[in-house]
Amino acid sequence: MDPKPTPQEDPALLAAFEARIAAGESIEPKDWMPERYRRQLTRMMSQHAHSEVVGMLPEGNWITRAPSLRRKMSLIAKVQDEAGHGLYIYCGTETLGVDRFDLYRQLLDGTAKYSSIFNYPTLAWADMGVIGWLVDGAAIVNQTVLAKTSYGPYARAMVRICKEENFHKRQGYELCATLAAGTPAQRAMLQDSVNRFWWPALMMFGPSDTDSPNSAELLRWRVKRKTNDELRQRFVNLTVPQAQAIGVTLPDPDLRFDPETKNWVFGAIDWSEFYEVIKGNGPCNQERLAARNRAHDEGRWVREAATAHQAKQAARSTEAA
Ligand code: FAQ
Repeated sequence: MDPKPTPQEDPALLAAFEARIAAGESIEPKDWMPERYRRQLTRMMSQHAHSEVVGMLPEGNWITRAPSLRRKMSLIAKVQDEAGHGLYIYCGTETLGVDRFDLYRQLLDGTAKYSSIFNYPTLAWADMGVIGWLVDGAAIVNQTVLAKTSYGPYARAMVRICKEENFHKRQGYELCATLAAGTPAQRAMLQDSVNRFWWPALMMFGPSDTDSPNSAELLRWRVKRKTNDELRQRFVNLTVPQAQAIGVTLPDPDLRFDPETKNWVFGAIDWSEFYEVIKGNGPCNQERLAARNRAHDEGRWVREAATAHQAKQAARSTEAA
């Protein structure tokens, strides 16, 4: 967490802020907010932006190998959308008074977190469908609720992003449905992909409520509107019928419907795997960071050229004035 001590807040300002939150008001960039609220949002939004940017890598890996022009076009468009979401959320973090390059540097030097899911490899074409279906599907469940978060710029970003994520999910599910209705080899490829991505997708929602250090504060300030476990359960309830509809088995022998709660009860999540991945020891953590650093280094000339161009334009307009 943030190493800097949190300053003592003015109790009257804090009480007024909490009353606004309780009344369901939206907090805007120029409004007073406790330093801790600002830091929590910066942490969460920057991790989210980094996830979008790193999230381009597993799918980008398959653009040259898409099996048809149509599939290639939609995959390129999806990856491009993810870049856009990243930029959009970095813009949102800047409304909190931080510089996006400082945040991006934390990603490059490995001190910032990004979603655990993007540290798993994409081994087969079916992974492109399964990422759309399960990973975007999980992201939508989380982000639909974040669209009602108390911080205005983040909430508005989520409304827009969710629209695109919905489209991503649909194209992913359509790809899965096509493979499910295909040859035995295609069906086997799909099933193998679901077996690999199911549990990591459940981990996207974060640790169980009892082990989530940030949840209580974020819920109190209505940054989060539902707990990690509530959202995970909603995702499972939505996804099980979708798997059944295309004849895919979810890799959980304990999965069963509870008629009383109307929930699909699922088996135990391997939290040791989750913590290893977020500590940097997942299957692809090093590869992902190396790829982002390489892209940053190779893009240096573009940044330098843009800065030189900007300086030249500024000099011209000073001359003309
Ligand atoms: N991966 O106390 P909590 C996408 C960390 S969507 C890595 O429960 P919190 C779209 C957490 O940061 C994916 N780290 O934390 C796409 C904290 O560490 P810290 C991104 C995780 O914040 C689709 C610690 O564990 N979406 O990319 C994860 O209350 C397809 C304790 O956890 C968002 O970021 C994890 N899965 O709840 C792109 C949504 N879970 O910072 C391409 C916004 C937890 O104290 C292709 N974020 N941690 O050192 C959130 O909703 C929340 O931050 C949670 C975590 C729910 C992720």
